[in-house]
Amino acid sequence: MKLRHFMTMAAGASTLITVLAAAPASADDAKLEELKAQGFARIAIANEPPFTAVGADGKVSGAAPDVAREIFKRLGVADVVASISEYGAMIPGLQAGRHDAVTAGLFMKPERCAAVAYSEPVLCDAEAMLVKKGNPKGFKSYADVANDQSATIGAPGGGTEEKLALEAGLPRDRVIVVPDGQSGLKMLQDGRIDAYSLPVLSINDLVKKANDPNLEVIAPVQGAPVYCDGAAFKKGDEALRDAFDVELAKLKESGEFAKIIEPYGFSAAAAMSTTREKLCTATQ
Ligand code: 6CS
Repeated sequence: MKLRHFMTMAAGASTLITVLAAAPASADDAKLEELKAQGFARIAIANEPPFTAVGADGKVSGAAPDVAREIFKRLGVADVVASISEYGAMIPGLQAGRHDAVTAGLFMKPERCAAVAYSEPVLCDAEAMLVKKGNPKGFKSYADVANDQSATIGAPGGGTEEKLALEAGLPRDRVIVVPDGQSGLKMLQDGRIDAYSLPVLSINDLVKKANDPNLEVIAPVQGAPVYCDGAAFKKGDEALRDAFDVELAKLKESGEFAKIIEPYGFSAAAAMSTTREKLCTATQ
């Protein structure tokens, strides 16, 4: 929207000149105008179904990119172009201008809320652990893994599960950074880690595709909160974030939000039952 200013200038003693000037796009609108002209928004994803996925044909899907694509389209940005990133690199990449938004299931937590401009909530999920059938070490929580001095757990680098495991008391050398779901699955199957932790829907997707009877899912991980993500924007791009939120609210209101995310297993009600404000100030 272009703000127009009527500037009234007195010119000379008697002449009043009214100049209609189309104000340049304010700094706030500039980013959205840039993306509209660019024809796409560059989004960071992790390729962790059902949050985000890249098919063999390169097609980007998953609940987060599908919501983002629909909203950007409504904002006049024709498409999204995704690049795969480790969770721990997403915020630095956004801050460095490599991405226009992170739409990857990057859970809202106070320290992240301080670093980026989150939209309102989109995808919520609890945490899970993948273990060998029968759960031989009896894990129910990250503390259980910490208390077993020989146990190791795999988790995404810079991800929430890595942080939860470290906060539960596991030493750094027993928290193994795993680049992606397939690697985590293989490491568990090969006995190189005793547990692999991702959100529940991500672990369930892995198990469904693995078709391996020797696996068991521990969900939810006791003591771990339910998290929700939002689309993350660079600090300074709050006007773009606000425009995104306006369209997100319309999607939620119309029922189209549920139609996009619920086939992936996510709950629209869960996202609509909370707010960025609550999630960014949560103590855990
Ligand atoms: O936000 C995070 O850190 C976590 N989010 C997802 C969707 N998967 C793992 C990651 O650690």
